Amino acid sequence: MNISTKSGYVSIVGKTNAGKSTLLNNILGQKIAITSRKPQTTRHRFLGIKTINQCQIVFVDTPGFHTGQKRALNLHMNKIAVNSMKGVDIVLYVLDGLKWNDEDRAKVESIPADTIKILIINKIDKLNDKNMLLPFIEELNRQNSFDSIVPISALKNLGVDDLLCLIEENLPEGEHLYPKNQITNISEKFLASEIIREKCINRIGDELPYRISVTIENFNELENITHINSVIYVEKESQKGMLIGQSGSMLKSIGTSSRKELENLLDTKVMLKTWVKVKKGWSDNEALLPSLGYDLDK
Ligand SMILES: Nc1nc2c(ncn2[C@@H]2O[C@H](COP(=O)(O)OP(=O)(O)OP(=O)(O)O)[C@@H](O)[C@H]2O)c(=O)[nH]1
Ligand SMILES: [Mg+2]
Repeated sequence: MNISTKSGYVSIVGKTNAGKSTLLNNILGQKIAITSRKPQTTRHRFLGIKTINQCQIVFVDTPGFHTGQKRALNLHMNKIAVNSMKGVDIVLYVLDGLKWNDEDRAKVESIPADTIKILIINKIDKLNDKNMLLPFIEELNRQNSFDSIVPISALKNLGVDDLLCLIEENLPEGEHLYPKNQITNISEKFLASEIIREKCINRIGDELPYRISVTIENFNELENITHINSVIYVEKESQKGMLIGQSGSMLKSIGTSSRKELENLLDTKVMLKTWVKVKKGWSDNEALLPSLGYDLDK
């Protein structure tokens, strides 16, 4: 019997901090994207692949839209997000609760007409007044042309299964694009750099996360242990001091918690060495971005 297969690309876009990466991790049942309560966490576009029987959904996680910052890195991140809405089968436009404004409307209007548009109202677990939800959905339906509007909580796993069914229904017929066991296109080396960046973001003040970039200089898998050497780049000497902390305490804490998560993830012992270096003004220097892993062609 010839059972037809379905497959397609589904971009997860929206303002920064809406919960896009949390949603992707929840759907995959595995952490491939770092998340944080601070905005602008995701800086790259990458894939999370979910194969359910005959259906293969290729999700695209993207940096969140943000305005007011004009550094080269911010411009690059916004460009990735805009481009990620093109050439896909479905766009999931994710909102942080009931926060919707003209910027969102403009972004949604720029999605190509032949793309299925699903609006996701995320974080419904923390809505103060649940009675606001229905009128909000009705109003958005009146003003826009969404194919569907779906309230969910990515964190508490509410409504996510229904969302997956809806995506499956809307996916075109087609051959699977990736092997059925593949869940992402990112390397363990890249994920290691992201995990270290996440541990930095969680431990430092509100400004420093945007001045940090992590690279992996060596990733050597031996039989019983993986050796990883990483460099955390900052923009100024004073930031280097903050990241290292008193008697190295901050860097030690970042290193220990990164190592533990990496050991879990890679299922092996990890020897992690971390250095902090200054690359003056890297986040606003287009020429330096590629050397830190930002692919400006995207
Ligand atoms: N209460 C609640 N918090 C959520 C939910 N989904 C995500 N969050 C939180 O929202 C914050 C941002 O989540 P992320 O997944 O990093 O958001 P993002 O849209 O990927 O952010 P960027 O990568 O910066 O664009 C984190 O603190 C998450 O734990 C949800 O359904 N409910
Ligand atoms: Mg994200």
